[in-house]
Amino acid sequence: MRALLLIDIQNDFLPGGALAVPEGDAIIPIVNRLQSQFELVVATQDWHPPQHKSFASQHEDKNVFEVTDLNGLEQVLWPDHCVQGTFGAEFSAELEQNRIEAIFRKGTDPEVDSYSGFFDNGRRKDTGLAGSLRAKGVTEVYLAGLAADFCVYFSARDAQAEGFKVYYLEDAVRAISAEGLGKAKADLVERGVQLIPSHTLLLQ
Ligand code: VGL
Ligand code: ZN
Repeated sequence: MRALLLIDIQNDFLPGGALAVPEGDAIIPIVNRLQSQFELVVATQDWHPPQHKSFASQHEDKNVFEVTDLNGLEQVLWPDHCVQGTFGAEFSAELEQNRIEAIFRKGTDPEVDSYSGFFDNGRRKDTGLAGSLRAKGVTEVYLAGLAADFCVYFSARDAQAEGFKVYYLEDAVRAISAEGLGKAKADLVERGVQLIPSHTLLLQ
């Protein structure tokens, strides 16, 4: 069985948001059209406490987008984003949500960031996503969402490592940086993830 995994389609990652992904809104009509092709649709939601240590604001003398060390892990310092309970953390109002069966929240521990929908960046805590997909009989995972070079990328890697057949929907993702996207895609191809345009699904 196939599942569509919608990664972090939240206001803060859309134009006007705190960590806006260029053209992030362009994926929403595509994702809305795709949902009916799947028996299961699940979503992830970046969900940080206000003092999350991935925020540059929590470090003295550090700038946004600077790279630092956070509890032994390399950490990009982000603008405050997706703070629990704020408008920025909400899914886009344009996103069709009625078919989303489950939402997996991540980034709740202030001491560790969590790009993947499956595990935190230190791979210490499991969100339960892999187990939930397996319990429902899912064997193939299709990924769409934001950002292509961070949360979609790391979710695709983990899905592949968890033994699913993984498809990264190239036109249903947008990246923070073009350079990061190139590296992310090359790495995914090397790991056996399939990069496909979403229209191949609409023709089936
Ligand atoms: C993300 C940076 C920080 C993402 C989340 O959803 O790609 N990126 N938090
Ligand atoms: Zn985040």
